[in-house]
Amino acid sequence: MYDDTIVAIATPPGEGGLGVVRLSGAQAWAIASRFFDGTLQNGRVVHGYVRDAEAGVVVDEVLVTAMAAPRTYTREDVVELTCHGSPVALQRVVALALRHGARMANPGEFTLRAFLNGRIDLAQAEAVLDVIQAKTEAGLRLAVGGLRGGLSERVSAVRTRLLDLHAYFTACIDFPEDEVESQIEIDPPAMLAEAASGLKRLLEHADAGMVYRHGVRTAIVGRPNVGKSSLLNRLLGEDRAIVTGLPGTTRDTVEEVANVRGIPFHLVDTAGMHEARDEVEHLGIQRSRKAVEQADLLLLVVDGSVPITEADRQVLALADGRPFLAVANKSDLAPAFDLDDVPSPAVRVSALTNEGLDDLTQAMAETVLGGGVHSDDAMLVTNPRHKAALERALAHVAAARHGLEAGTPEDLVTIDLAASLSALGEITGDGVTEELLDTIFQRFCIGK
Ligand SMILES: Nc1nc2c(ncn2[C@@H]2O[C@H](COP(=O)(O)OP(=O)(O)OP(=O)(O)O)[C@@H](O)[C@H]2O)c(=O)[nH]1
Ligand SMILES: [Mg+2]
Repeated sequence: MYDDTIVAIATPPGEGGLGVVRLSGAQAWAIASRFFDGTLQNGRVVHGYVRDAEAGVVVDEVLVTAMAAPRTYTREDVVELTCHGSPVALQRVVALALRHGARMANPGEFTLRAFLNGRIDLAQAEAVLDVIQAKTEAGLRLAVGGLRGGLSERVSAVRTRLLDLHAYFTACIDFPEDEVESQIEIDPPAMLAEAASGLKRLLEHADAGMVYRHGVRTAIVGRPNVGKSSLLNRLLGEDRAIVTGLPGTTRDTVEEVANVRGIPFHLVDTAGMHEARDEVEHLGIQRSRKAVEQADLLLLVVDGSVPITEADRQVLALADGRPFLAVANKSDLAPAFDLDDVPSPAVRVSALTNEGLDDLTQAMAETVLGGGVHSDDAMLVTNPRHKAALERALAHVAAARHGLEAGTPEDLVTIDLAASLSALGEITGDGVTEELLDTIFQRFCIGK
């Protein structure tokens, strides 16, 4: 498919114990041999030196692993040079590879080649990125499931069924006079019902899967001094934001990711909502409002030890139909109101003593997962693009079912089947457009 050889640094930027330069392509071995003084052997690690002959210097002492196609990451010839983790040395090794005929890899191009050369399907290629970017162990487990082909397997099962049906209908259209014989038992209504339930099962857990994969943007809002920053620090397990007894301590938003029950919550601590006294506060409160707008979940914090004020009411009204949790803080002090007096769901906590923190994290997880049990093998969809494609596929399957029931001609039902198949193809990568591949792989880093 490709006739050029690509090169990139595969390890993160900066200094490290080791750094890896990777080459892939038909010329990978030949190019590496031009500046590495050892003899490459398939599947062996060889010790030697990288030499810049033109400059007459030794660049680094390295270990080189050469792997022959097709049993490699990309299914092409691959060479990995494990150098010292010096950005300067790594750059020079890349420069040598470029000088000797390699081309700089585009973001995600190694994985793109693995896909285009048929080693993995598109959903697995995207799972590579999920693995790299996983924020919690739960997220990592789901991503590795995707890498192993969990989603691909289920989607392919549905696809096969629809393909069989599509072939059968097409044959019926082409040979209307004949009795169409099929190798497999064809029961169109049953096959469509099965396809629909397969897709529904995947979609049922998609939102939970995406929560684990992408996290939840959570704004912590309330009037000054109710303990928003204290709560942020508690959820993070570290003193990230400044806490004082003075109202108006937090003047800018403070953002940090907290691992709460395996879910990455992108917490945004905000400036207390009140009448601004100066320009800085005014801007800070504007940012608070923006954080509220952008949040998937709102933690509406009130001080549980004093009666609810008008300012609290305004804060509690911010949810306006969106997912929220009312948090009555300072439960170490005598309560000044009943929890029933604030909108539900509500929890009582003390950011000072940690009391009720378990209830809070439990409620946060429940609110974003929407109840229900989501096992790892059920949460196969973690990507909004996949979810959208499955929804489209399901809609066309439903249309095909209605069509069959209503006695619609077969050629029209086939149109829905084809549309459904193409939506599923966007997940597995069967018949995807170059444009879609570009948008997907642009999100990768170079070297992956
Ligand atoms: N007793 C008690 N005091 C608390 C609790 N949580 C916070 N405080 C105190 O309340 C005061 C304000 O806490 P912050 O966390 O700075 O409050 P904030 O909502 O971030 O305030 P602003 O940034 O000014 O909007 C500090 O003196 C905290 O020590 C709690 O659970 N119990
Ligand atoms: Mg604060």
